[in-house]
Amino acid sequence: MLFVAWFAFTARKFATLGPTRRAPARIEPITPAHVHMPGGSAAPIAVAFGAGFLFAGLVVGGVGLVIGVTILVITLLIWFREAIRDYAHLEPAQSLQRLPAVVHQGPPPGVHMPGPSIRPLMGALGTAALLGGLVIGGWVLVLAVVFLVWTLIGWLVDFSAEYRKVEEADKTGHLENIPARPLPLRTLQVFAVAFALLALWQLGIFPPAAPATAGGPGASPGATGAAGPAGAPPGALTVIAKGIEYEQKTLEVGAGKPFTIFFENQDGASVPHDVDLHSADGSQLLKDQPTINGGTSKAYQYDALQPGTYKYICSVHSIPAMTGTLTVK
Ligand SMILES: [Cu+2]
Repeated sequence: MLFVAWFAFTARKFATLGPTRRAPARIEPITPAHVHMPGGSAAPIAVAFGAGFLFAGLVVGGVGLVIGVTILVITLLIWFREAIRDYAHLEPAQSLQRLPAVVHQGPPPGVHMPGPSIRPLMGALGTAALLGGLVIGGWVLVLAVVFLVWTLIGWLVDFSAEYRKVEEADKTGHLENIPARPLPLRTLQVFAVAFALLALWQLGIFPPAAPATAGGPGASPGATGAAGPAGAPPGALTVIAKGIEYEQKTLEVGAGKPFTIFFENQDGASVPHDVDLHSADGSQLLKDQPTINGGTSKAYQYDALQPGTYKYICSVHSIPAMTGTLTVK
């Protein structure tokens, strides 16, 4: 809804920007000789929409995700085609003979050329981090959102500064660039290290976990041959989560009687999981279980079910790797 509201606001601003022109018609600016100036392009906006659909698809899942990816791929192809056309236009045969090209120090007089900006790169990094954060969850997601919000606010601040320069130029007839901003290299390094450490910590890779109790030196001699891990109540099904994934993705249980799933979370202490029971299409939550932290286990109780198929999903990571099918016979 925020996305739609922001887009509507922006579209309105565009529509009502500046004085309404009745006549004479807008003067088409003339590009100075030897200056290449690509025309306005809808491709960046189309790609932003594509990315929006991709995120919506990640939330909705299933067909929604396919649609999101398709829209993003199509919009990227459109952008690519436009860029190739622009390139082909820039590269007529005779220009090849004039190489090496003359490199100008700064734009020719009368040409406004905004300075380079790190924001687009940071936006791409932030989006990648956000996608990673959506998969890993927890603090990684929080950090990614903070990074992306920081980037976008900085970008907006730059835009407003540039816009004010344009307004000034309307009066002075001379368009100045905003002062060059120093690269926030130190902050980027801090974010990168924090992101990597948090991700490793949340995935349970770092610091290395203490030797697992099951199968370790202290395990009872009979444990190797037993169906379930130590501590599982008799008759219980077993589900183990490791590396943000259920090791058991199919379970079978008899109809009409309550059952127990002994759940062992073998991820790092900071990675919670659970085993919630859903209807087959995932639309209905039938049993909500409390999450348990990594390194612990719990016997989850479920009520008797009608014959059919059901889904069990981790409420923290509702991804295919943490989704299983329960068949009730
Ligand atoms: Cu999980």
